[in-house]
Amino acid sequence: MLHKKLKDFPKNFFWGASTSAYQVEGAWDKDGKGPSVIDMAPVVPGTTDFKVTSDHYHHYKQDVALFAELGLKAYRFSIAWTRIFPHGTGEINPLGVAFYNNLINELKAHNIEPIVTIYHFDLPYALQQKGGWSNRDTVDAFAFYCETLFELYGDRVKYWLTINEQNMMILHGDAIGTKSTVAVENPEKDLYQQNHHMLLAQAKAMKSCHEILPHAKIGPAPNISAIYPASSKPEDVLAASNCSAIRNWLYLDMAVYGRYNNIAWSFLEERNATPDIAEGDMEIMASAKPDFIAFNYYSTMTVAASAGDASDRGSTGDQQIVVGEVGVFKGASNPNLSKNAFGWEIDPVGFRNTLRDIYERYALPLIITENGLGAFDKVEEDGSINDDYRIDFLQKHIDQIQLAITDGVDVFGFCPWSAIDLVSTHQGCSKRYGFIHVNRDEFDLKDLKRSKKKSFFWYNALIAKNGAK
Ligand code: BGP
Repeated sequence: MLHKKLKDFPKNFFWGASTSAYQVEGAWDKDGKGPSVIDMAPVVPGTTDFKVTSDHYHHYKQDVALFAELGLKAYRFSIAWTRIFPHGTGEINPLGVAFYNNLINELKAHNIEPIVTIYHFDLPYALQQKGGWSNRDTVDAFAFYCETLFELYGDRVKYWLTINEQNMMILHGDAIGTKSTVAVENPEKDLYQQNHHMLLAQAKAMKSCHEILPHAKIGPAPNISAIYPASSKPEDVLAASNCSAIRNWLYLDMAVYGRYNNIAWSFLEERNATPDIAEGDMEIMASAKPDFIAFNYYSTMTVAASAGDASDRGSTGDQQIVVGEVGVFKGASNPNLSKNAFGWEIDPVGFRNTLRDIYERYALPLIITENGLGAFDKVEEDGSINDDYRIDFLQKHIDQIQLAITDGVDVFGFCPWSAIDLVSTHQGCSKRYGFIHVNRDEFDLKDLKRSKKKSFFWYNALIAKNGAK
């Protein structure tokens, strides 16, 4: 629809920004924190590790003051499970608890709404050693961790996100460093057993949140991309529908309706990869309800009909680069879109498509918890950083949110990635996303000084006008 008149962004819209604990905090072994799977994973050659990152752990006051100056209404961050429970469960770590108390208090003091991701890729290594998500005990450990967070911070935190990008941990765990390395007889079945356990853990979290904090709101936070067929050939359209069912809807259908969709389930049956479902699991999932859907959007995906052989898989992928499924779909590139420096297609209109698709299917309020452009920023002689490409990317995506709102989609917030420079999941810290520059290089920590990029001033002005032009 070519709207003649656009609707305004809602009053009290959450103009925010995002980070995750392991990518921004550093202090990986400080004040009693235990190791996570990320801390123990091999570092991708040529990129930094996650030991110091942006050292937000020691700079949080300064960073929150900058977020306030930026004009943020909301800040989406994650809690490191291993700061609260260094071994995943058991003894609580008071210094870790104190860090998030301080951070949340600092945000509230600056009138910034905290939006908390409970688990963002950094499973406690102690749990991984006992089988991680393959082990059903991890569901109970997660449920207990969640209850602990609700009790500790629920008086100040109203918005909770269960698990960041569970779908990417399942589909691209090798790229983002979360994949279990334990040898198992049927790796695909094991993977979808892990998935089932995470879905169950999420359902338990949503239920206990509603019990313990009746006024709080909680939702899932997958990575969702509209999937395009490579052509109007019916076989390509079918492939796109397959891909969407497996990559997108499997996760949200479970979160919202508590059911495996038929296409995803038959895909699992074909591969002898259906999870073992214990008595009572489906009842728990069906009775747990999210209050909203949070999702991360970077790009759309394009797929073609399967060739029926190993060529379907293609080369290695990551969160936004399709790895095909033999016999189901194969990745294709979209000739209508340009790509960023890391091969991710740029598709603002696809953002509107994605917002509409999700709202059509679930009719729940939506918040975007990640969207942004990874780029090699250049610091000029005078210290300025002129990231016009980032401004252009974000403005085009914000325009599409407004169009989606005009289409009738209920959107209550936008938290681009990332509030401040941090370390990418698998491509180091030279791939920058922030509004705030952090002075360090891949292997030289320098002084970690914060400075404002051009996009900082642009976003500040946009927030002040509630997105109006
Ligand atoms: C998402 C993750 C984030 C973030 C972002 C950018 O998948 O939730 O943690 O890192 O992608 O990806 P990358 O760091 O790979 O550029």
